Amino acid sequence: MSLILSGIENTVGTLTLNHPRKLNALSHALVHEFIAGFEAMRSAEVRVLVIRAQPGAKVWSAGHDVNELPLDGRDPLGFDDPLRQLVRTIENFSCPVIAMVEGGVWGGACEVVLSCDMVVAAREATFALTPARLGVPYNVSGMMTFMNAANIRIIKEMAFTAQPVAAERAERLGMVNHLVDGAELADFTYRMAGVIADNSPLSIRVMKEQLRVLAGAHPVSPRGFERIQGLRRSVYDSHDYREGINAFKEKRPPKFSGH
Ligand code: LCV
Repeated sequence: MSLILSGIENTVGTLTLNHPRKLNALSHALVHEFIAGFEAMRSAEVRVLVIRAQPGAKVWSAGHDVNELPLDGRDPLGFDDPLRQLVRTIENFSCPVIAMVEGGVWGGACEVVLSCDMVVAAREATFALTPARLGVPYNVSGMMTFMNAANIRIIKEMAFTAQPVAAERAERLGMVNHLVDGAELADFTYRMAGVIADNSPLSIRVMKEQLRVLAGAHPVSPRGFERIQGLRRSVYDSHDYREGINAFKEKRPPKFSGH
């Protein structure tokens, strides 16, 4: 069974998350197929790409597959890890990527959605940043994705509480481009995609890349970066990191000690 379904209609491509049994968790296997889908869409020279879950999904994606988070002292969100590769694939993709969202979006899947160029969400959709709930030290470029998506105070609230934010609030905050009724979601999204697809793909490609470069232009000194990496290592080497993941697997609330 394909974990990602793909289709193209009038230069608009669609990649559909198709692993409902695992709540579309971003496992290595699913991400591998997702990235292959992007490459196929690039070869087909689509002008807009929509990523979505199956119609009516209660969970758009449960985020990183927790069972694949390393417990051997390795950085769980290293540069070459699947989630990081997927986010870069979206950011570097040659045409606009629209996230069409229904259901809950969790953890790393929030970064996948927010790294897209636009987000169209159904009213009942929710977005939750979950590192604090699992004890995970999120990575620097991931935090920049979030910082580019909303005011830093909103990101701090979402990151520190790990509570889901309703799509209506996310739209008020500018994290979501459009909020539509679930029944209208696909029509609205593909109507917007069609308008974009009729415009100049070359001009749009340049503007997308300009905005990526400008949005990422945050000077971080080598010493500052190394200090953050050292802090992150102390977290993924900690008892609390292992406790957060084990508690999830054992289906019990975590007991964080601060060590
Ligand atoms: C593996 C899962 C998952 C899952 N992985 O159904 O951003 S960071 O730093 O945190 C990053 C590292 C990250 O993305 O971490 C993952 C963040 N994700 C979450 O915290 C969401 C965890 N999942 C949930 O809260 C619930 O599963 C939701 C609310 C998504 C759905 O709840 P529901 O009651 O409908 P279950 O919880 O019963 O889940 C069904 C099965 O999917 C597994 C879960 O363990 C369960 O497995 P079993 O059937 O074996 O019991 N599952 C859910 N999420 N991210 N496995």
